[in-house]
Amino acid sequence: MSFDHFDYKGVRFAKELHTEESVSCAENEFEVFDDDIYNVTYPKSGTNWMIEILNLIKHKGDVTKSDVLSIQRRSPWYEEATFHEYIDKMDPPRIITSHLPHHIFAKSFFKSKAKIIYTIRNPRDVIVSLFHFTKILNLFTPTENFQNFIEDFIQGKAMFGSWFDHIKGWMQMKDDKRFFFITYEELLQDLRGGVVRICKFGGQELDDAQIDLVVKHSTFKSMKENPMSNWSEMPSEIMDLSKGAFMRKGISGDWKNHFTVAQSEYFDKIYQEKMKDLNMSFFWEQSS
Ligand code: PPS
Repeated sequence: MSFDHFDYKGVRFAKELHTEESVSCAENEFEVFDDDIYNVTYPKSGTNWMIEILNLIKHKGDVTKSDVLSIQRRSPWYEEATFHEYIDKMDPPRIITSHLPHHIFAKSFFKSKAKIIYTIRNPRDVIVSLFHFTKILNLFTPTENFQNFIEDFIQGKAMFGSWFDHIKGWMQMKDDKRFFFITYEELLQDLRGGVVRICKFGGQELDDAQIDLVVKHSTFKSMKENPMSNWSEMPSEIMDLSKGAFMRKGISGDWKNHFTVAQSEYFDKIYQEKMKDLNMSFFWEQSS
């Protein structure tokens, strides 16, 4: 997985998007407000989907209010070097996105009452989604060698480091009242149920019709057709959508079309080893 990068506290960052200063500032200087909501994920785990859901909930399902800005401006990634361009324009409660691992997250968060929603996805599907993403996001040098790609992912050579460390780091907060986690697969199975749980966690009271609107506008089809959510506004020298879609397939289990049996068995072995101390069981562990 090739991209121009630097390492910060053992984690890999893309130079095109981050600087050591922007990451350090996100960790040490960023001021978290008590009413902030943080949408935290490992990349390709449903980040944009959660941005859409949270903004729709904030505006009680009114897409004309939630989607005034494109997705990357609505709930920007606060560790990125360009974040300062957006911060003053964010209306409270701010919905802020981050791929940061737990050990680099804003120190001020841990003294605040702000909330985190953490979305997790089957790592095999994360690999596949990322593999295709490297073909359209120009900061990557794309590769056709899927075996090497899996190996790099396992070794934490992807942006934001090791998936395993990310999950294990954040799961330290699983019993904290300010932390809510949900899987991409749960959202796929029951989007409405997920939205209701997220509203409950955030203390937002929406009636049934408003929840229906949140669901309607956050389906894969709606987001894929929505220019404010499908990244079509991005300049092609940054993201080349003629080479593939950002809203690619939006399904669970696409890894079965990419992994060989040997690759799947190999990944499984590593997964078991790396996740054995977590004492949690995820949906995909039964089905993969
Ligand atoms: S990023 O670049 O890290 O912010 O990407 P992220 O948003 O985390 O993940 C992109 C994948 O999420 C899929 N997606 C969705 N799936 C189902 N429903 C909805 N509404 C939805 N929105 C985004 C998107 O298609 C990417 O997955 P793949 O497997 O590549 O299709």
